[in-house]
Amino acid sequence: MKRLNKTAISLVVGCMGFAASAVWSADSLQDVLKERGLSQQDLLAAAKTYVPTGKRDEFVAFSSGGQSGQVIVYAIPSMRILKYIGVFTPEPWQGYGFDESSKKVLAGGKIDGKDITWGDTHHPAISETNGEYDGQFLFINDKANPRIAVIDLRDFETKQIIVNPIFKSEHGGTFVTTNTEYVIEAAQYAAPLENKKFYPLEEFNEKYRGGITYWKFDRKEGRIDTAKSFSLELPPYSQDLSDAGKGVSEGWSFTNSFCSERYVGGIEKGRPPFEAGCSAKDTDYMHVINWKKAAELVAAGKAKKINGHDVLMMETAIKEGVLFLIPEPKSPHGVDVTPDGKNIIVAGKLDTHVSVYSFEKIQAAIKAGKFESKDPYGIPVIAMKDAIATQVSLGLGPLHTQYDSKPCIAYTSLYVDSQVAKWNYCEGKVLDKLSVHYNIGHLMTMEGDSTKPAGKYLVALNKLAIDRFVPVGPLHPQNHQLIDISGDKMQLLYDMPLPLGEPHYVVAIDAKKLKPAVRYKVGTDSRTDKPHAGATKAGEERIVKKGNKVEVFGTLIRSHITPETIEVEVGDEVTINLTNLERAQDETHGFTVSTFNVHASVEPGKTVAVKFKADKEGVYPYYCTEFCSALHLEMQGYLLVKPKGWKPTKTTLAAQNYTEADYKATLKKVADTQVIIDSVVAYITSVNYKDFPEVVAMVEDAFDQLGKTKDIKTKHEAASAKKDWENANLWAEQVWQYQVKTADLGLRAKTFLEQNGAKKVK
Ligand code: K7E
Ligand code: CUA
Repeated sequence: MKRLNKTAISLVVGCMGFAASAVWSADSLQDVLKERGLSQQDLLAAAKTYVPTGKRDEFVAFSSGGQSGQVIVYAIPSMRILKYIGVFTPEPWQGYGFDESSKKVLAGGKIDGKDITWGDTHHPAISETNGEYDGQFLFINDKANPRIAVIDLRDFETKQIIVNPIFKSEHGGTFVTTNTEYVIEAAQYAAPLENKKFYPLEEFNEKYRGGITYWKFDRKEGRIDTAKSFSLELPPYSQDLSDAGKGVSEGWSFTNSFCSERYVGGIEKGRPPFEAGCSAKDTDYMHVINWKKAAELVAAGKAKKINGHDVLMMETAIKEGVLFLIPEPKSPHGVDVTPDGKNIIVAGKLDTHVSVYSFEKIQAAIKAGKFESKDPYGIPVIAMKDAIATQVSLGLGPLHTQYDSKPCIAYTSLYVDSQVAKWNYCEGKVLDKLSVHYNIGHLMTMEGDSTKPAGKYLVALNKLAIDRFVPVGPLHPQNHQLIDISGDKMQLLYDMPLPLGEPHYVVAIDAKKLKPAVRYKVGTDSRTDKPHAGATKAGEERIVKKGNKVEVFGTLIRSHITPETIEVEVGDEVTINLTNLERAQDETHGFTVSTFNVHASVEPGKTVAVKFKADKEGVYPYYCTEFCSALHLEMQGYLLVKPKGWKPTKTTLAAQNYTEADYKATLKKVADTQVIIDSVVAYITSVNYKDFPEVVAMVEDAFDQLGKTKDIKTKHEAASAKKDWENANLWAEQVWQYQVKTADLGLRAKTFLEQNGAKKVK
């Protein structure tokens, strides 16, 4: 950097921002502890979560974004937020809902032809292979508007949203089977399964139904195959959470319920309220389902079509022996299968106990035909005593359970007590309790619902933050608390405020299992994973007009949008396709046209289309919305919407009156910058840069940029020969633009090499 002159420094790095590091003069650790009132314990907690610059976290968490309809991605143990993924709702930064392809994904979530612009997301699930997280896909549900979304973890983009064809709400999703054959989604509030069919509440027991949908996942396509998916009709008990069997219980799934009283409220008619009627009985039911056999029955044509969807009716399920019930303590909440699949742990919510059910005992009862009764719909009921291994009293309001890497160790959230209980489910013993702040819902250990939990950390998802953070009005952020579970005693490490919706559940995966892409194959439509019809190569940019339809095939590369002007007539329908030609990592360009409510995020290689009706005459600047380079602000153009039949009165642009001296000054600037480039190139080629693929990509890109100067040099020299100083100067300036980009990349490559221990060659 020594050889950079002042102009070049300010131009090359000018807009990238210099972070003056606030160095704490000469404070010792002791001084800092004293000054900030920190204890040794605080210091230890800080050291356990701190991830220094340049280092990466060990786990990546995918959190439900609650009512925002999004997914929040954060890292553990630093708790740094990495991304918000637009799922059920538009997300402007990513252009999600503002470009054509992502609008189509969102349109998959329309219900009865209407856009639903929010989502009540609850449970994310990572795809599994042999019961272990494989890091390929993420699924999440929307409780209010029964929908499921598929997110591809190659690019962290939502690819598909589907609407449940028979439910009006759902909660027990998403949970995947051991090899992600199916994504499970259970209903919540019973309603008639037929669409838009009215039945009075007096016919609740006969006409209202619950159910479970098994969405078939096509891993090769990376999409849910709705035609091969099916549901089970269930009684109108409010089905709640679900979990898929694994290991010995593979092929089965478990869904609990509340309000098996089938109470319908009606306080305005003088009846006791919902919550009284829905928790009157001592027990509710866990549904035990042989989904593998159910799938075979559906394949054999034993399902009934409801709203065009295969539904295995209760009558058939009972007759064929794929559906059973077991009582569980009243109004239970979580149902969590142990890593070995041998036990199913159900939390009491209104009962201090967690109940550990034994899959072996359940199977023995089924085989022996040993049932204590039938429910009103004829479903065989296995006696609780014939299915329970043990019950353990943990505290008030047990909700959800997750597992440790150590055998038999589980953690259960206690909502009312605001505590996490660590306990041993084999021995039925409480081992430790830790207070959290406050009213914990779900909790999550690393890969803690897979067959191979990774232990180490636990995150408590607290409903109330109350006194933890600087107040920001009556609505507080949620509080995700990071807890160290590596020792015998749990240790609270960190409080993270989450300001996006009420995130119900989080899943966390070993960061090494994620293999996200750096760029797309040039011309890819990221929402379909297929080549985009509007993909355009460099030099093939064009504007095609057909009647009142104008289609632009454009490209983006630092710091240029091709084309620079788009002329249309008022009333034209305009589609602008843009391909990002960059190969450099993280060189995303954004695109918008003033006041037409379109936005695209165009990552390297991606093609995106935005579409609008030019329904108002006028002049509308368009520009790149991502600060992509020193000349980002100049990455601009004009959409000119002309009145019908408009004729120009003036045909030349205003001249700038550049002189020979201007041209010479520009040439000098070009020569100076070349010196910098040469020095950077000399450094890069003096080290083993070829061992760093990231650098090789940057170097290729840099030479690409520089290669473009040859033609342009010819142009400024030709103009100068004709003493056309305006064109000579401006074309020389253009040479310099490419040089700046080259230098920018070169310096980035140099910094990378210096920081990553490049070695001198020869
Ligand atoms: Cu307990 Cu929707 Cu999983 Cu909320 S649910 S907490
Ligand atoms: Cu491209 Cu700013």
